[in-house]
Amino acid sequence: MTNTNQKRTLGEFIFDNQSSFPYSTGELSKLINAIRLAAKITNHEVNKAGLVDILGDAGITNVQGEDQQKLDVYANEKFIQTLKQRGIICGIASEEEEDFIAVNSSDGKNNNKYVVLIDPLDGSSNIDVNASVGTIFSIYRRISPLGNPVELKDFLQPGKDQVAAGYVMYGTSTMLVFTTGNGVNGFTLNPALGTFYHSHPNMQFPETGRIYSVNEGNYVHFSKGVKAYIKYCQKEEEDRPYTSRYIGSMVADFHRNLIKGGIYMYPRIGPKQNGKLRLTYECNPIAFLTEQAKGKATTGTKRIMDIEPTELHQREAIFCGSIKMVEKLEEFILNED
Ligand code: P6P
Repeated sequence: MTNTNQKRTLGEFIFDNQSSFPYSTGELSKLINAIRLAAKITNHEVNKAGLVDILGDAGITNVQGEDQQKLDVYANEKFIQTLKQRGIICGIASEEEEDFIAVNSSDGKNNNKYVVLIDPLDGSSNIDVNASVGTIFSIYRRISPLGNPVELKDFLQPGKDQVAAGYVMYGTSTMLVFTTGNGVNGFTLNPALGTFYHSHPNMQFPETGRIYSVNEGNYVHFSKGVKAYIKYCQKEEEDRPYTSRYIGSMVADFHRNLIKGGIYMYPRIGPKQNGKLRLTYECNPIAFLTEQAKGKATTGTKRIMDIEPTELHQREAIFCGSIKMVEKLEEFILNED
């Protein structure tokens, strides 16, 4: 077990890499420090959820019409609160908020440059069964003029324009994994010290893998190409059948596949729906991390990060992970009769 004292802390990493962040002058530090603080606060509550009456529904539903678990509400409030206080963002969008939240700078001049989009507690249906859950975040520079109020178009930029993205995973240990466009790095929280250590430098997807992650309960609704790929994964061949692993929490499934190799799939479910996951604060940040980790993230026919969003909460199909596995999936979709 490596002595955590030999590892750089998150603070040291940010300091050492500030110059590589294209929009420097300490803004990266403030952005990531806000995420770090909110992650620690949320982690504290998630870790004791079993003990304190914070489980179960808050008796309200979110904009998605889903029962809002109390921890969803808590995490949403904490991330919004800590992000607002740093004086560098002009707006926040969240899965738990119908519209974006404008953050006016203290001088009232709206000169703050960044917008943040978050899924404050993805996979929250796993909370009361003690499975891993996660926070996902995506950061852009505003495109509306400095000094003016933030606008919806600031939040509807294509994923390729993200300046940073990442997730916090509240699992057997708490990890912060993020990119600012220079690779992917993972930090593990030492709860005794409240310090994140650089435990996973330069994280990269293995080129291929043997794990496929999909809710096979939806099999009947998948397209012919997706069905054919799942049968390919299950076929008795020299390198198969693959292993099926699906936690029901994208951050947890993604993180395992990033380390071991694999593909995560949330396809369209029938001709009407675009899949379940939200493009702006789930698919895009995960796609940015995927590509920075030398993997591939697609709708099956299009690069996720090329999509021009039209709505804050729009859904999109997503297939992401080891590049060879995603390319094989795309082959089945391309050739479906
Ligand atoms: P299903 C959690 O609600 C989530 O958004 C992802 O984290 C997860 O991978 C997926 O939905 C699970 O959805 O329909 O398989 O239960």
